[in-house]
Amino acid sequence: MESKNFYITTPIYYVNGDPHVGSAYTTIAADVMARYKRTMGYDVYFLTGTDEHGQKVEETAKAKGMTPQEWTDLMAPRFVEMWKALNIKNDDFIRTTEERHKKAVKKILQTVYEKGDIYKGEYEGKYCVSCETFVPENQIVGEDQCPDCGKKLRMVKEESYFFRMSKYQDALLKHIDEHPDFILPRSRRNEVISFIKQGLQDLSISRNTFEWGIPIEFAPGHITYVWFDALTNYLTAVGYENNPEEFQKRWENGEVVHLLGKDIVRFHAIIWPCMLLSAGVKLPDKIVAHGWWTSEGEKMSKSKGNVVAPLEEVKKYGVDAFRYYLLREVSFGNDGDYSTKAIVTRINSDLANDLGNLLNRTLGMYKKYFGEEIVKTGEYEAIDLEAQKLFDEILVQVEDMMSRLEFSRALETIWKFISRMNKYIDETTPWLLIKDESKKERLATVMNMLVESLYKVAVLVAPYMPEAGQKIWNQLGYNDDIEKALVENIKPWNILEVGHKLGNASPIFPRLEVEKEVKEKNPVNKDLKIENPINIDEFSKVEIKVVEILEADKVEGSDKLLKFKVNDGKNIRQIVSGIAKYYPEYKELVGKKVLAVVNLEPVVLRGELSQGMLLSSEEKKRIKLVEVDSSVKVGSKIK
Ligand code: ME8
Repeated sequence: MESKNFYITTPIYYVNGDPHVGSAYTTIAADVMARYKRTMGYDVYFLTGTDEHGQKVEETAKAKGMTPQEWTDLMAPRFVEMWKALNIKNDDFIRTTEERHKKAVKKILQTVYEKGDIYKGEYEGKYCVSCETFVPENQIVGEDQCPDCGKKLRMVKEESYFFRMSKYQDALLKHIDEHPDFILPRSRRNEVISFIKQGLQDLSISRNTFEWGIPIEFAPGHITYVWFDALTNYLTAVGYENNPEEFQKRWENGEVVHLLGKDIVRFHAIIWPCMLLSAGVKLPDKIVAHGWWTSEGEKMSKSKGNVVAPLEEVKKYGVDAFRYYLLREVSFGNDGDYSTKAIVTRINSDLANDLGNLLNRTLGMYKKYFGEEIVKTGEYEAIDLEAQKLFDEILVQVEDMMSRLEFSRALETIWKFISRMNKYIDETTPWLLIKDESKKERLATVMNMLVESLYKVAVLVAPYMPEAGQKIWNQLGYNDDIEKALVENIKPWNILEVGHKLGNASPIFPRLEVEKEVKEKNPVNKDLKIENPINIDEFSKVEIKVVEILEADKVEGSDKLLKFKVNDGKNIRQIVSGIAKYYPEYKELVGKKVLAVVNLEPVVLRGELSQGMLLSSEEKKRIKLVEVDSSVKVGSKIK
C-alpha cells in the first residue's frame, strides 16, 4: 500500500546573515509541496530550521562582538518571522543548538563509531569556511580558492576523526542505480554518479581547533564537523533519538523528500546517504535540487546591493504574487533571474488577466443575470463535458508533475484550464443567452460551470497562493478554511447547492504598470524631512582630511582612550579618541587611512594633546573608524 505519510525538508540555513530570496525560494517550494500533499489527503510533516554551529557562524558572531550563542539567538527568530510573513506553514522549526538535536547527533555518532566506521587520523589540507567544506588538492582553483564559492581557502592541520565513507561507495552507487528518482533532476543525478565513480575518500568528521560545535563523547577535545551535525537534523525532528513510534511513521514508513539548492547536492546525495547506510537507517526517497537565482542578470551580492529582500517584494506585490512568480518563472532545477519586469509581467498576464478576469467576469455576470443565489443547473452540453474532461485530465497531470516537484509545469497546466474557461465565456456568450427567455436554463448551466470551475481552481492554486485561494472562495460565498479542502472533493461536477449565496466581488490582483515599477525599484523619498539643517557655508567651516595612522597607543590611566600619531599630508599630529573598547587590537589600525576633522581647537585629554578628531560611524553601540580606500591620497580634502 502506498504510504500516506509525507515528510518534506528544506536545508537548515546558516545564521551568518538574514534570509533572502534564495532561502525563501526553497522554503516556499517546500511549503507549496506540503500544502499540496495536504490537499491530497496526506499526513504531512514539514521541517525547516537553522544551522547554527561551525566556524563560519563562530567567526560571524565574533565580528559582531557577540558570543555564538547570543548571535544565533538573535538570528534564528529572524528566519521564523520571515517564514511567517511568506505564509510558510511548517510543522517544526529546528535549531541545531537545541538539546534534542545534540542528543540525536550523539546517537548517530555512537552508532557509526560502534559499527567500526570511525577512526582517528590527521587532517592536513585546505578548508573553505564559507562552504564549511574540506577541499581536496585536485579541486582547488585559482590562487588557493574554493571551487564552489571562489573564496580564499585556509590551511588546516589537526588531529581528526574520519568516517569510512569509501566503504559505502558501491552500496550507494547501487542504490542510485536502483532508484531512478532518488536524485532529481536527472542532470544532478548524473553529476553525482560520475563524482562517486572517481572514488570516495573518507571524510573528516571532527574538528579540534575551535569550539563552536557538538562535543564528541568518544573523542575528547573534538567537536562534530558541522555538516555531520547539520545533516542529522532531518532525523532529529522525527524522533530518531526520542520517539521510536514517530520515527517509524515519518521516516521508516513514510515518503521522505529533501529539497535543496544545487550548491549542496553532494552533501545530501553522497555524505548523507553514506551516514545513513552506516547507521542502518533507510535512505530518503528523493533528494531534489533546484537551480540558482540571480538578480537582474547578476550574481546577488551585498556589495552590489542587488540582493532581493523578500519582505520588500511582498510589500510591493503581495505574498501570493511573490510565491507564484518564483515557482512559475523557472522550471525547478534550472537557474533563474529575478527581475522586476518579469514579476510585473507575470502578475499582469497570469494573475490579473487570466485568473482575476475569470473571477470578475463570472461574478459580475452571475449577479446581473440571476442575483446573488445559485440557480439550478440544466443538462450539460458537449462544450461543458469537454471542459469537465479537460479538468479531469489536468488533475491527473498535476499529480504526476507534483510527484516530481515540477511546480512550473503544474501551474502552466492549471492555467490551461483557466484559459479554457475564459474562452468558454466567449464561446457560450452568456450576454446573448440572457436576451432569449427560452435559453434561461442554458444560461444557468453555463454560469454554474464557471462558478464551479473557480471553486475548483481555488483549491488547486491555494498551495501556491494561500491568500488568493481563500479570497476566491470567499467571493464565491464559501467561508470554510480552504487549507482543509481536499482535491478528492472537487473531482465531481454539479456540486453547487441551489440557493447558495455568492459573496462580494473585488479584484484580487490589480494590474501594475511595468515602466513605473521598474523605475520605482529604488524610489526616492521626496517627502524626506531634513533634521537640523545647515547651509553649505556652515558645512565648509569644518575641514575634513584623509589622514594616515602612523602609530597607535593606549593613553595611560584610561580604558577608553587611544592616542594616534597621524600624517595629514603636511604635518604629523596627535589625535586622542575614545574608541579603545572597540579596538582591542588597536595596533592593526597602523597604516590605515581614515578621516579626521583637522580644524578643531586643540584640547588636552588625560594629559595628552589632541589636535583633531577621527571620524567614526556608530551602529547599535558599535563604533568604527571611517576608513577610506588605500588609493586615496593622504591629505586629500573631503568636500
Ligand atoms: O548550505 N538561489 O546553508 P545556506 C537559490 N547550512 N537558492 C539559494 C540561493 C540562490 N541564490 N542562495 C541560497 C547551507 N539558496 C547549510 C545547509 S542542510 C543540512 C545544511 C538556498 O544558508 C538553497 O536552498 O548556505 C541553498 O541550498 C541554501 O539556500 C543554502 O543555505
